Amino acid sequence: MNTQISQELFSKAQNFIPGGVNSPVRAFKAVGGKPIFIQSAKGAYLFDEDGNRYIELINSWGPMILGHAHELIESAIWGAVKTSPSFGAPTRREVEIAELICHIVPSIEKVRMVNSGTEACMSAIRAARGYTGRAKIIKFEGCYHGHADSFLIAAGSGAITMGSPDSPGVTTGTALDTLTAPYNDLQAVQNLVDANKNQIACIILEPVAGNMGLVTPAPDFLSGLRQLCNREGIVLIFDEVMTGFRLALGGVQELYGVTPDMTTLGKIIGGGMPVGAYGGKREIMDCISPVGKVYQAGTLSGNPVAMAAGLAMLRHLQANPQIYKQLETISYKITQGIRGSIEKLGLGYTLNQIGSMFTLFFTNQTVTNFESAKTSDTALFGKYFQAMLKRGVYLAPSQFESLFLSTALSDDDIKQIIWANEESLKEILS
Ligand code: KE4
Repeated sequence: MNTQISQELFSKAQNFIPGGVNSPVRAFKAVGGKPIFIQSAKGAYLFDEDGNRYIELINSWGPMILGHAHELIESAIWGAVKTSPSFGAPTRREVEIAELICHIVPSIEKVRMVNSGTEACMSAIRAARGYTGRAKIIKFEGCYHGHADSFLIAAGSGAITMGSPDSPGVTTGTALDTLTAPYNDLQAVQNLVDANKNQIACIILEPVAGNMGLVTPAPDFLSGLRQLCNREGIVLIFDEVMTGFRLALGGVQELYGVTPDMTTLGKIIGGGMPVGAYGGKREIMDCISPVGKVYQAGTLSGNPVAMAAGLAMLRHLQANPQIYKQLETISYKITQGIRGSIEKLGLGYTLNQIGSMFTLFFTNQTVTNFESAKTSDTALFGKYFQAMLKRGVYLAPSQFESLFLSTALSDDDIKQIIWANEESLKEILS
């Protein structure tokens, strides 16, 4: 596969951009080789600078649930861009998308738009701290809530991929206010709460975790956290940046029937444009400036182009609930095909899947938290990644990420993915 132009671009990029990329996981450090540079995308396909086509299983890390360059989203963006991309003043679309999110996600009584998932999560914990007057937060090992200082402790996603779950540059003072527990370990959370009585402002988690690879909550884990937070006056924050509008229209909280006090959103709600949002109970959100004293702001928050793209996306998902069944069917076909090959080749690898998200872990252990995820053979995953890429299938370049499917995948694409998987497994194990 010729990747000459990508390689030239990558070597030039490294002169001007740290690591040649604007987000670390894109550098392919965890899987070897050099990153490919994407020139365009349409539907289920990516096209790189050298003209190679790939079936896309990341979809910009979640946003492209309808596939790339969907005409509905594109026309909404063009329509908004024509009347100036930004005013820095209130607009009709911001009211419409806020009303729509509050309608679709009942636990969100008020919502504030921001420009990334990181901004959403950092603002949510600031609101929780302002509302409770408490300083400490609890997060889970392997969960990723963006790159704000408070979250770069035992962080997942790119942080673990780069081998820096605890990042330099985060002060001891900040780190002291972030307590961590193993995912799915309710007793560990109770122990932290007992040892830090009345000091914990919030518990933030991915209610279905995608940033250590895909890990689903154990039965009663989410409801157990809910009850604990009720008892202790702790704000329960569901980080649904990945799962919101993906695993169900109303996200994991709809799927599992557990209601958080706050929710953070991103990715799909921007339809590919930079958007994040945080929202929740009225009495918490009314602590936020200008109505309350907790300050949070943003020049491009709620900008017309991003709101137009997000509105088009959310309205389409709301009007076409069958999309979730379609994604479930696509995901079932792909994962059953992969499972069939694993069985045929006598491999005991673990595949975790829920809705249109899944991860193939190169370990025989069941994967229920960060520790078990880390038993995966990441070197072997790297070889698998490259073997799949060579066969025209574009995966997340890290064992510790989830894949995200789109409705644009055809039966032929599914057949190619299953074929590529079996051939790649045979190749790396030969
Ligand atoms: P952003 O700041 O990257 O928009 O969102 C941060 C974030 C917050 N919460 C969850 C659950 C997330 O998954 C993310 C970001 N996801 C990663 C993918 N694992 C983004 C990819 C990247 O870092 O380049």
